[in-house]
Amino acid sequence: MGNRRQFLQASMLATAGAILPQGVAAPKTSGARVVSTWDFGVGANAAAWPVLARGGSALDAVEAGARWAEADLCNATVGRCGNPDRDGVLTLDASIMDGDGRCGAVAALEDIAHPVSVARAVMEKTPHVMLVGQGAQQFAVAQGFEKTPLLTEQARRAWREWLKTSRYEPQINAERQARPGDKTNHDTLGILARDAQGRLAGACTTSGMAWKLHGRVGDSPIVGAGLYVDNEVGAATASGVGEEMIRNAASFLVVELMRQGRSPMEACREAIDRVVRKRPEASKRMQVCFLAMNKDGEAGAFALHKGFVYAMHDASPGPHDRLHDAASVYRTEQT
Ligand code: SD4
Repeated sequence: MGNRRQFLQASMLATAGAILPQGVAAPKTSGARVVSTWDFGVGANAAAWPVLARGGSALDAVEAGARWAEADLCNATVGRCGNPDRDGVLTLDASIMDGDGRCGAVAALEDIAHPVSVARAVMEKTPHVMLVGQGAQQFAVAQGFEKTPLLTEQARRAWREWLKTSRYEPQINAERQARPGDKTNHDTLGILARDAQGRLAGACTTSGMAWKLHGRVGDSPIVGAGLYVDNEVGAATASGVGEEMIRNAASFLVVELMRQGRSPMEACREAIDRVVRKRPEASKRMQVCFLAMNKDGEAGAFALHKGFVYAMHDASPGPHDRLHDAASVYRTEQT
């Protein structure tokens, strides 16, 4: 057999995840994949992929993707450009988890640019899972994170505008002017990765619902609500009105449904059905979205309302900026 044919056979086997002939190394990217919520997921995936492509861990990849969203992108729902709470204070929530059940989270963190990395430090350097508020900030500073005012002039202006009515309407996602998922409007970043060793990890980062009560914590930093990962089964993350994810332990639910044999898409759909069953009337007016990936790297998503998209990046030849539309219960656009 010629060298070229041997090589082609080896790479086909590697792609299929089969055992390679002795002496043939699997490509570093074999089976690696990353998926992220919303259209800015394309950028997050692009930041995460080089980690996976050089054979790095899923955990490092999701942290890199989340950091990109926290820093490099100015949007009203994640990181340094997020909208504040009703008192004009920007508070950030984030979590990170690997498939062995190691996890860390921060909630209501102020003036630290990379909550996801603080969450990772909580996971790796403390006996705890979650730190909140002042304590989280104190810990971050002790770990060498810089304390810096984050609220932008644009966010301050939006808050002043909001003060004129002071109405909190999570049911229509009042922080948004445009429909979810379009270019002018982004949401929480949830990112899930599988590395070439088959290990899974996920991260979730957000400034939460704009104009929330000071001290409100959403689903994103709560393991099992906004994020859950289990190497035996798969991973799930969420975006939308976080109270619904907490009420339903929703990301955990999605993973457990996959454990029972559902595909990622079916699991997300059943979790959305659960949200609707609990609060049928409210479900007509709020957005809830799930994104899941099973241990083989198959991804799926489902939302309450039309407009949820996710991005995927793997070793297949591009383009990787094509967005995948999630199916939804209601076909209405949110306004
Ligand atoms: C939260 N799930 O804090 C987050 C925010 C979000 O649409 O996704 N907003 O509830």
